[in-house]
Amino acid sequence: TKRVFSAFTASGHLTLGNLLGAMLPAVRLQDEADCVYAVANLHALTVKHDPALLRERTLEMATLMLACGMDRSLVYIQSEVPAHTELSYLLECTAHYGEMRRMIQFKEKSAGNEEVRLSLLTYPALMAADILLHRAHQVPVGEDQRQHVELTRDLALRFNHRYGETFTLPEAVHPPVAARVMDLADPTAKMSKSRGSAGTIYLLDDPADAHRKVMRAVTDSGGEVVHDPANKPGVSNLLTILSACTGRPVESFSYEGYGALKRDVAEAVVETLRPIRERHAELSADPAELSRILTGGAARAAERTAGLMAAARQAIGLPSTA
Ligand code: AQP
Repeated sequence: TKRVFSAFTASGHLTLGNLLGAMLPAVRLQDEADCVYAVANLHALTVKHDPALLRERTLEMATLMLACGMDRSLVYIQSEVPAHTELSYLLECTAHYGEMRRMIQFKEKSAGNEEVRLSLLTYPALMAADILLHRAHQVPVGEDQRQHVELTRDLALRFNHRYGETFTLPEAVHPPVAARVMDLADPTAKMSKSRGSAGTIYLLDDPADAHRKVMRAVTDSGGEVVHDPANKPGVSNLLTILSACTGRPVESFSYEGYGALKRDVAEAVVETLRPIRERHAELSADPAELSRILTGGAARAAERTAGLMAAARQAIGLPSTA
C-alpha cells in the first residue's frame, strides 16, 4: 500500500491556505493510502517563540487536524517520537551547508534577522527525517514546500548511494488548485500563518470575520472577472479559493463584477469552515480523548519507525547494541 506523510508546523493558527493547499488533500488521500500526519512542534522552535503559546498551539493544531477529517490517520506530535531528531542528525551528516543555505525559505526567514537560529538552517534535515522515517511515497504539501521535498529526495538518494538502500524516495503531491493561496490583502504574498495580516483567514475565525475578510479582499483594476494570476492576482486568488471550496473548476465560474464574486467566495469559505469549527468545538470539550489519541499515536509511530531507524544507524556505521 501507498504510504503518505505530512506535517503542520505549530507556528501560528492554521489558515485557509494550509487547509486548501495541504490539509484537505491529505484528508482525501486517506481513501487510498496509509496516512501519517504529525504536528511539527519542533519545527516551530526554529524562529522566536513563546513556550506557553507553543504548547497551546500544538494542541489546537492537533485538534484542528482531527476536526478537518484526519481522524482515520495516525496523528501524533513530532516531539513525542525522539527518532525524528535522531534521524535528523544523521541527515545533517549527509547534507551540505551550501544546499541548506540556498533554500528559499531559509533565505526569506533569515533575511534581516540578527539572531537566526541554527535550527532554521537545518530545518530541511528535520523535515527530511520526518518524511523518510515513515518511508513515505507521497507528501501532500503546498507549493512552498516543494523545494524541501526535493532536498529530501536528494538526501535519501545520497545516503542510499553511500551507505546502501535505506530510504524510500518520496515525491511531493500538490492539489490541482489552491497549491498556493495568496493573502487577501496582498495577493502577491502567500497567505501565511506566522506573518499575520488582515488578509489571512484562520480556520477558527468567526464566520462574520471570515466573511468580512473576503469582502475586503484587494481586487485588481478593471472590473473583469478572469483567471489570470500574472495580471489579476487578486481576482485569480478569489476564483481559486472558490474552486477549491466548491470542488468546481475555475473555468465554470462567470461573474459580471467583483461584488457578486466576493459574496459567493465569502459564503463558500464560511461553509467550508463551518463543519471544522463545529467538530473542533466537540473535540475541545473532551481533552482526555484528545490526549488518548495523541499518546496512542506517538506510541504507534515510535513502533512503526523503529525498524527504519535501526537500519539507518546500522548503515551509517553506528553499533546496534539494543
Ligand atoms: N498559502 C498557502 N497556500 C497553500 N498551501 C499552503 N501551505 C502553507 N501556506 C499555504 C501548506 O500548508 C502546509 C503547512 O505547512 P507548515 O505548517 O510547515 O507551514 P509553511 O509551509 O511554512 O507555511 P505557513 O503556514 O505560512 O507557516 P509559516 O508562516 O510558519 O511559514 C504545507 O504543506 C504548506 O505547503
